[in-house]
Amino acid sequence: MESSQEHTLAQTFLSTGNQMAVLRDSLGTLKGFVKMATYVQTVDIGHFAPADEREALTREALTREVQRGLIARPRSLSPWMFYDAEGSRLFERITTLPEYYPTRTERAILAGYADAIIAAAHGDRSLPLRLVELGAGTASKTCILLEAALRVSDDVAYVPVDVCPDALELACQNVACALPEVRMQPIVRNYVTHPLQLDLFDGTTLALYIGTSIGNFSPEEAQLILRNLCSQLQTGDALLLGTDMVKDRRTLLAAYDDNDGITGAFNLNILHRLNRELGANFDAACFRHRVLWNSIECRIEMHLESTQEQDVSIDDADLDLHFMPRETIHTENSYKFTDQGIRRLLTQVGFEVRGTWKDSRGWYTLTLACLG
Ligand code: AVJ
Repeated sequence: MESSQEHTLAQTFLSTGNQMAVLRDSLGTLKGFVKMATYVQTVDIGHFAPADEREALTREALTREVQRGLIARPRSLSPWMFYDAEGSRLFERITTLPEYYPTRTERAILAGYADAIIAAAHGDRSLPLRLVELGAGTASKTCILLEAALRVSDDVAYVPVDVCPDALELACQNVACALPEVRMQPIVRNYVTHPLQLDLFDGTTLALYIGTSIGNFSPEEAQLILRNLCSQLQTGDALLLGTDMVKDRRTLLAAYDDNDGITGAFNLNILHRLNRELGANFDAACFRHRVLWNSIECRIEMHLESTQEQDVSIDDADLDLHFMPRETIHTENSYKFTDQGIRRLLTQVGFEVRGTWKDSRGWYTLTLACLG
């Protein structure tokens, strides 16, 4: 698998004529992020921990999170735990499901307004432009914005940030292949547990927090994430925020409980991940995917419900758990927004709203905010 992946990588670069990557013969021996760093055009290796160090950090974060969340009542786990290689793959499938409207709705807004968004974000066209994307995943929609950026500037850099190295690797391949003139500086990072620190940049930075990732966080956590992002930006920089809007309950519930059971598999993958990475012995067949709309908190909630009384141990975290029938683990919140809610959140942390773009049904909003 490793070698076929590298074969694909080499092919990508041969076909795009990325000489730097083609000249390297070390692709086969380097692992994980360092491997990625060999084919991006400009990369500051100092930013990136080697794969084994990164894996140790991930294990540590996973251990801490299960020790917190599975002992607490009600039990909960943080949604960043979804995104191992398998979880990222399942999420990509979710984004193509008929019931899951957010991704295609956001893509349609971007396709219609990317030039307007870039024009509003990047006043001085003589300056270089840097797009920094939190939770980039495979960056499937970002190319639309990068293309628009390349129409106004010939100096465009892209900094995708994601917790999942496998997703990030795909992001780099996608962008390198479609837009070889974009300079890439990928960062593997859990921006929830380790706030982002950006290099100073001589030009305009447009931070992208799209895909309604912010919906995973409570209003307080969302404020914290945006405050940190704000502290990394300078006057003239901007933020593009993607948010899923409140709408009828049936549409919302269907988006998180699809007919093919892909969202269920995505939810249950957390248990498989704990079996794989922390020596747990969850029997995923004894847990069910549960979705509800919490109208008071304005959020979709996903839970894993134990179908019976059962014992589970997580060896590497020294945990022995006892589940009662119907007992749940709360695995995700997906907050839905209103216009006022978006504005309040952004102004609270020091941003000023400069523009908003929506689809015709008003199901999704992209908001451009600048440092006020
Ligand atoms: C990646 C957080 C935006 O909340 O819609 C999709 C994740 N969970 N289906 C969302 C998700 C279940 C998604 N975000």
